[in-house]
Amino acid sequence: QAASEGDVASGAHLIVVSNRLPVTLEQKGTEWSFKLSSGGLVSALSGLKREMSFTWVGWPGKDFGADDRIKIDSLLQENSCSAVYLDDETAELYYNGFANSILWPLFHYHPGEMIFEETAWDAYQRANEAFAQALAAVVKDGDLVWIQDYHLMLLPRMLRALLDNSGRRGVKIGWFLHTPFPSSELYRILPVRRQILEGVLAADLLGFHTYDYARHFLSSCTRILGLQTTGDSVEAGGRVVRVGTFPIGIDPSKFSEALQTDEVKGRLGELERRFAGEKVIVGVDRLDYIKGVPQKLLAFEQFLSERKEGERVVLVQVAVPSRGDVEEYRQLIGSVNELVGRINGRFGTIEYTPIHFLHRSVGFAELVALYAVADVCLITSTRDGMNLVSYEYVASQAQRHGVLVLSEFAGAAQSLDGAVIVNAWNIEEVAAALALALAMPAAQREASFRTLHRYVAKHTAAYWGTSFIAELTRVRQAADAAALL
Ligand code: GDG
Repeated sequence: QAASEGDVASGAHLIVVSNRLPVTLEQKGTEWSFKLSSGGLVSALSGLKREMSFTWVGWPGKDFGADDRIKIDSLLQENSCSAVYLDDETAELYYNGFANSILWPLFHYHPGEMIFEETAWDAYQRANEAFAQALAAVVKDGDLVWIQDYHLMLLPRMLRALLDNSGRRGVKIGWFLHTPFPSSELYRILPVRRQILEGVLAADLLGFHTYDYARHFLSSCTRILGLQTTGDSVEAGGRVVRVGTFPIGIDPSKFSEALQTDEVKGRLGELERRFAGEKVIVGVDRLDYIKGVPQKLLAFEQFLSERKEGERVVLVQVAVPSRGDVEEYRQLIGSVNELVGRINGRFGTIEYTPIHFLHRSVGFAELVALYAVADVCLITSTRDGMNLVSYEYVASQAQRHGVLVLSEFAGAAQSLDGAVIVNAWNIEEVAAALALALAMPAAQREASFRTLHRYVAKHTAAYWGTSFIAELTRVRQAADAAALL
C-alpha cells in the first residue's frame, strides 16, 4: 500500500538526505545557476518528486566562500534543496577516500581494491557529523528523515544522538542502500565493521533492493554484533529496527513521452537509417569496474568470432566517465580502450565498425533514441545494486520488443522475468545469449516484452519511494502506540 502525498503532508515533513545534491552549480559573472545532474539516484528520486514534496539535503559538490554561500543557499532553497558544506579536503577523503575506495569495492565484492586508511575513516566520520549538524538545525518534531546510501552510514546514529540531546520527539529515520550489501563473509573484512553497522542501526527502517541484500545485512548483525534478528527485523539497543526490501524503479512515462517528441522521433529515424541492414546491441554504463564492461567486450568479441552468417551486428556502448580521480577507474579506462581497439581492428572493415564506443554521457533524447533503436540491450554487471538501465531499455521498447540480456549479478535480475539472464563472468554463455537474443522469434520477443513491461510500469520510482515512506510512517505509528502502553 503506497502512501499518498496527503499521508505525509497531514503530519510530518519529509527530508531526503543524500551525499550529493542532484545539481551542478555554475557561475556566470556574479550570478549562479544550476542544472540537474544524471545518475541512478537522481532518476529515482525525480520520480518520487512527482508524487510528494520533500526537502533535499546534500553536499553541493565543492566548497564555496561565504558570499557565494548566501547566493547559493537562496537559489537552492527556491528549489527545495539545502546544502551541507564540507571543506575540500574532508570531502575528497570522505567521498573518494572512504566511500568510493573502501565501502564501494567491498560492497561490490572487490576487496582487492580496498585500501583502508585512518585519515579517510576520520574524514568519513567528520563528514557524517557535518550532515548530522546540518540536519539537526532543520528537523522538527515528528519529521521523517530518509537517508540515502553508503556515504552516510554513520548519520542515523549521529543524528539520533543530536535529536535526543535537544529533546526533539517523534522523528523517524529511514535509510536505504542503493548498492548490494555483501555476504557477511566479505563484510567482516571491514576494519570498522561494528561502527558502520551500529551507525545504521539507529534508524527505524532500513531498506535494500533485494531480499538477499537484506538477509546478508541481518546475518552480519548476528555474526558481528551478536544481535537477535528475525526475517525482517533486528533488535538493537532495546529498539526493534525494521529491515525491508524495496526494489527501486524508474519513471517509465518519461521514456514513453520522450518517444512521442519530434526530437526523439527525428533522431530515431536517423539512427534507423544509419543502422539499416545491421542489428544493434546497446550498452549504457558508468565506466565503473562493477559494470563488467571488459566482460561485455570480450563476450561480444567471442560472439563475432563464432558468427558465420546473418546481418552485421554492432555494439553501441555509452561509457559515462566516472570517478576519474580514483586509480582503479583510470586503469579500467586503459584496458577498455585497448579492448575496443583490438576488437575493432580484428573484425572491422572500411564499411563496418563493430563497436561504437562513446566515452562520454549523451543527452536524454539521444539516450532514448539509442534504447529504442537497439535490438538487444546487454548488461554484464559483475555486481550492481539494481541497474536502472535495464528498466529504461524496457520502457523504450514498445515498438521493437527488443531482448534484454541481463547479468544475474544485477539486483534487477531478481525482478525482471522475461530477460535472458546470464552469468556475466562466463564469456561463452554471454556470447551464446547474444546469438539467441538476436535470433529470437517475434512472438517470443513480444511475450517477454509484455512480462517485462508489466513489471517496469508498476514498480516505478514513485512506487519505491512511496512504499518506503508508507512503511516508515507505519513503523512510527507502531512505535508511538507502543510508547503509549
Ligand atoms: C546506483 C547503483 C542502482 C547513464 N548514462 C547516461 C545517463 N545515464 C543514467 C541512466 C540511469 C542512470 O544514469 C544509471 O543508473 P544505474 O542504476 O544503471 O546505475 P548507477 O549509476 O551505478 O546507480 C545501481 C541505482 O544506484 C539506483 O538505486 O540501480 O545499482 O549502482 O538512469 O539513464 N543519462 C543520460 N546520459 C547518459 O549518457 N542522460
